[in-house]
Amino acid sequence: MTEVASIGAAVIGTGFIGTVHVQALRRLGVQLRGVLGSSPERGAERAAAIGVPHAYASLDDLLADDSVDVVHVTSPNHAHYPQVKAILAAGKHVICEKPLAMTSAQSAEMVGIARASGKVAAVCYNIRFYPLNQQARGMVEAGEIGDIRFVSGHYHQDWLAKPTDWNWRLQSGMGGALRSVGDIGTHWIDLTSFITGLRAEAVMAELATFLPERARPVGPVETFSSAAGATETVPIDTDDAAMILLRYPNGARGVMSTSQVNMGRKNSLQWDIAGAGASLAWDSETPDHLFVGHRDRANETLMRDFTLMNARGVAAASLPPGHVEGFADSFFNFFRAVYADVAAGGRQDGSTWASFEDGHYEMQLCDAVLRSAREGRWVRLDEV
Ligand code: SOE
Repeated sequence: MTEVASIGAAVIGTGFIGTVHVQALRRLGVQLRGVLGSSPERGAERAAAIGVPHAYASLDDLLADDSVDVVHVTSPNHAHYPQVKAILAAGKHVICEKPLAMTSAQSAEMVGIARASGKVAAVCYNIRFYPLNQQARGMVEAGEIGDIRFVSGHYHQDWLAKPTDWNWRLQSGMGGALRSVGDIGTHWIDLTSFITGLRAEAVMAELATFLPERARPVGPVETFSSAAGATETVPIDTDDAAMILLRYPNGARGVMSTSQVNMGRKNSLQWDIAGAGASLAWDSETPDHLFVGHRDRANETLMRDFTLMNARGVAAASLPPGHVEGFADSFFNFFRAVYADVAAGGRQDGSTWASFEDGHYEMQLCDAVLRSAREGRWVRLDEV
């Protein structure tokens, strides 16, 4: 068994999320070999800014580095499919940002290639790795809330609420036909599927684009930041918000919304899962508290604490109780689990990180949402 500290890693993408990956890898103690930027100049500039020793000139340059075992893909969505295929063909493990691909046809192919490669292939559904989400999964598995009846919630943000807000995700050619659904809705769907163990079999969706035109800066813009300078007006064909109804095979039902235009909601993911015996709820903005709802006794709030959690919750936690684990910790906890499997030679029984199969399910769900919104009807996932 390899030591995690001897595993070599490289990160494609040097923006907001690429930097989060770099920082989590440093904390994990793997050998961070270098980054690949959107151009050699940008890569070199960002590597210097975040203290990474090397910037690769191209993907071929990165893949030729035999000291790199694992490649993280944090580039815009349209690049995932070709980059992941090249990484697996080069015999390296891959951790790809969500959504896995632009369409379910692409993700289906990626699942086949990943399986044939025998490499670890993970999708960055990091929110599973807030410890109390693992705890919730453990509670559902143990039958503590009974049969699941109703799953509800939202993922809302405000960073694209103004016509002057700009990011590559707004353009369908870069991010995919679905934006709020693909970018953040798939986090919610993945998380609730993980916790409940249920995958939706049909969806009914409506999409909304409140800002059909936006001012695009002529220069580059970082995610969650704004740019000054000259702009041009461009039409927008991706969803600012979405409303989705879900049907699960056991008879359970779900309802959720996504929005990137809800002012004041910075990064608010909430889920509420009602079982026949109890319910659970969690809010990403108070991530160390889990609501446990009862009918015949007082409700509880479980504060994250090693001594009070089940095995799944404990395995994902890093810090002592009261030392709140947040967004960056979820990446650390997630990478720790994936790299342990890389060190062990492959995905281990009981691993809970999202696989390419999970990423493909998300793409099927996105394709079904798109068709449902276009045709105004319920769409089964097996239709797409
Ligand atoms: C932007 O909406 C974004 O960075 C997403 O792309 C991430 O997946 C989410 O974790 C935070 O918001």
